[in-house]
Amino acid sequence: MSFRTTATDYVEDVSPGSGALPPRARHPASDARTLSLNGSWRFRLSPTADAQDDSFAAAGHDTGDWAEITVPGHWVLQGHGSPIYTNHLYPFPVDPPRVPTENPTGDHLRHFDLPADWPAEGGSVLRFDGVESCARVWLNGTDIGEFKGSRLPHEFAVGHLLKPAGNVLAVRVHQWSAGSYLEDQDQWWLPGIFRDVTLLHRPPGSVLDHFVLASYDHVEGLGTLRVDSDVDGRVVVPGLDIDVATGEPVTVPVRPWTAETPRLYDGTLVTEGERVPLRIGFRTVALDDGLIKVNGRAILFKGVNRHEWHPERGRALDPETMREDVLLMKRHNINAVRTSHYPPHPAFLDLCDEYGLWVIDECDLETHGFTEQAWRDNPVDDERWTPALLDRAARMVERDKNHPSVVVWSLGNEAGTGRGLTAMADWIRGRDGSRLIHYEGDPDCRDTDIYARMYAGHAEVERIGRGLDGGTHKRRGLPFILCEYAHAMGNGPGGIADYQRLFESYDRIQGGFVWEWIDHGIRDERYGFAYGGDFGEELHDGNFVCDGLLFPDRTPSPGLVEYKKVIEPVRIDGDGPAGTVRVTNGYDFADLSGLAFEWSFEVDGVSVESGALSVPALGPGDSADVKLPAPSADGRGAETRWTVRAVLAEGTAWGPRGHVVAWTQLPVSEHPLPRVAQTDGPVLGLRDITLGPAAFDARTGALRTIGGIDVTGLRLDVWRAPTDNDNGAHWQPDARHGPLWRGLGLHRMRHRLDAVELGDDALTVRTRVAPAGREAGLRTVYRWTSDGTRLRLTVSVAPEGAWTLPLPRLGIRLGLTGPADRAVWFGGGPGEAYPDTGSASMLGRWESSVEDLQTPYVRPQENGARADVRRAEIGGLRVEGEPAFWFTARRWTTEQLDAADHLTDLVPGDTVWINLDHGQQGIGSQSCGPGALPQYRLHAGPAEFSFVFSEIHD
Ligand code: IPT
Repeated sequence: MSFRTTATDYVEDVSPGSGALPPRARHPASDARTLSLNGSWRFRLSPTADAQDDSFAAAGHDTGDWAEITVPGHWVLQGHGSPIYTNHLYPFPVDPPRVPTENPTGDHLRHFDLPADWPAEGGSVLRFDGVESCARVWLNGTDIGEFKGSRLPHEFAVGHLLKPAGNVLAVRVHQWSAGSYLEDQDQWWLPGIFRDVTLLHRPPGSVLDHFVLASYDHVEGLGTLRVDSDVDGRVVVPGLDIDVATGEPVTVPVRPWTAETPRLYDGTLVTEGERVPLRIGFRTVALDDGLIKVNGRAILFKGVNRHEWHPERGRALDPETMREDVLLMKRHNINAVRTSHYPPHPAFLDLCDEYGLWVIDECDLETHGFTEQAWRDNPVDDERWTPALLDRAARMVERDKNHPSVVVWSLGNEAGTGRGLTAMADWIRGRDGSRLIHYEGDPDCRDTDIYARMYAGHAEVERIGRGLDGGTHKRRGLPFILCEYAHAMGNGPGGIADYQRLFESYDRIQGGFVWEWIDHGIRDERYGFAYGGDFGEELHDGNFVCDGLLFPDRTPSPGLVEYKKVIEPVRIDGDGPAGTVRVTNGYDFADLSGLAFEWSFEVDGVSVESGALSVPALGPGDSADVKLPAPSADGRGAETRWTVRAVLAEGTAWGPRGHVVAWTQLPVSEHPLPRVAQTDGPVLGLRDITLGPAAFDARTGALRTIGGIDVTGLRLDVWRAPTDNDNGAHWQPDARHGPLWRGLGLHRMRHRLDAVELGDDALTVRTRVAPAGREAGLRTVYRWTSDGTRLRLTVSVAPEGAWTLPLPRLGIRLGLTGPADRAVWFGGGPGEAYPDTGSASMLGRWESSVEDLQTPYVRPQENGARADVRRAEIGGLRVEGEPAFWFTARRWTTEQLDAADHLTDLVPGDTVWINLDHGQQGIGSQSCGPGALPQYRLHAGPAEFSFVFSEIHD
């Protein structure tokens, strides 16, 4: 006999579910009662969908041995099972809509009483804001339905089932379902009830669905408001003297909503049974002249892709974390968010309305794994799945339609092409003509209003900007955005300033969205932050899940600091020696009245004078020339420069007064190069060679001490611990330098000593540096001279043999074995910078502990170099460069850094290892995009560079 239980057939059913109410607008708290069912629930995990019958849903079920779980939450982050990370591979056999028998299933139970004053009349609705991936719900033993669509709301009418006390809410959640095929986003698979569960009282005559249509006529300065409501009522907006019936348009003078000027008017929708607060932003989004325009003006997206992430709670975000995201974005000049790749918690959109961010709201749809089978059986091209796709589109649009911040609907991500997508686009257009439609996977733009691409290189973006990219007739007439670019994995992304220049040069290019906002590292005792593979997954994509501008704990990475600088909304240029500044307002809507300007005059990196600079309240796009004062310090013989900053004139909702929005530095006089007279000559002793303050090994010419400072291992260094961008993604068409460098053996260079020569005024050490098995090598000569107190090293490098690759770095390394906890330097800072990530590196006098010089990339890799360093002091040693150099100091070697997989693998040693680099290879973003542009590559060519060392006596 063979049989299969049918009780769980809904799990593998392509339908979106049954029993739920039609989708409707989500509104902030009305005056109707609500009861949050968040909190501690009872929990039982089963290995399969049908391991347990449904008797647990009945009152009185013995839950004695059940665990406790926090809702909202994911059970795999609360000690039951473990997370799985894959980028696009389905972590189960692809046989849609079937899922594995091993289907972790979490039974959740919550007992609750109604508050004593819960009104008897009216109905009640039970709302789930997000459950991954499929849930079946019982209230007081009655099966009320099942649903899929993890990041979408589902409501059930439950009034008839409620009791004043002793209610039992039972939710069975299956990790895998047919819906999983539609949710193949590049992120952790995290089952659970991960968003709020709420009981809503629905008084008689309360609001059902309502649609706030608030447009803005930029020619007349008039806003038109109409609130459609399923239940008739009145619309009251006291600030605009509006009191009209629902469905009735009214036109009044208003101030418009934009991301830069997020003016919201508070109103109320009043029906017989309920008062629903409205937050109304008047704005009109249009495709006009081939451009995305808001209120008549083309906008430029300076965006990020935001996944919901918290290192302990996964996608169960609390309100503070959401606000922190928005504040961090605003403070870093970001003006747009693509909600990759699903509608966010609705409270996030409230914050976008309030603080001002353009939003591309993306549907919870991705079928990326079908790419492995040439998109065969892709659900989006199979009409059996179309109802599920339409359900997802409707649940997004209906929930979020009243948010002024949402200016574009996105059909989803990486789902190939197909009829289902067209059906979604048609439905959305029919329901809401007031926004544009985006979908990147449709190269011909059949269903979309925007030509969108991801990771296109600079040259191609430029071709698109010039309109030379061809494509269908329709596409040629559309604006262009990079919905993903600048892959922020590990050190990087490099080249964003070069992108921004293109965005600002071509009208058709309306900006981009960096991939992505935050590293999805999971806090973990063993690893610091865990990534793919750390939970023993049989398929995984490693640290590709850590590719954000924020570290998992929301500390901004250097990439975010760079992005902030690159997209600053005010351009400040000028002529330092002439003391003139040109200020250009780069906002699309705001004038500069909210900003104050400050100058400071710096001598050798130290501000000696500062003051306010008066700049007119320029309108968008306007420029003005202003004169700097005559500095009273002359700074003769030193390096001098102006730093000009635009700061918030007053505190705003997102930033304190004085918060720096934009800045520039204008050099006045150049850095004087260090001079060292060659007065001393090397003296050969028994074991040592002495030269000025230094002693060398007589046999090897190796530097041992400079005055009282012990130095070890000084030699040429070309290796860096490859970054994620050096390593590149395996599918990249272009050469990936990380693996090639390792293949050549640059991580195991041998140093052959050819000669130690004592001249009259110099000690010369001749070497050849090369890897085993290869003819290519670097003839390297160290020439030491001294004036008695200072020691100068000139390194000359001449490549021999065939060098077809750029070098990772070119410089020297040395170890300090004495105490060296802090570094002070005059050069770029405060953070790290590489050739194509250095926009935010500000010249100044900086100080840091060695520990804080490290950038904690979740997977350890090259980091922490400070650029343009003229002078650095550490462990009693002063180093001056000719020319300026890159300075790096760490308590482990490059080889240890290279060998580490997690931050916890890095154990500080007693020696501080210092790299003084003449050159560094650019970073690029080849972990999922183009490599370093040619101008940022470090070619292996003849080079010469010098350092002057001296002991600091103070
Ligand atoms: C692109 C995805 O859209 C995004 O979700 C993420 O996976 C990103 O890449 C890489 O981190 S898909 C692209 C690699 C084909």
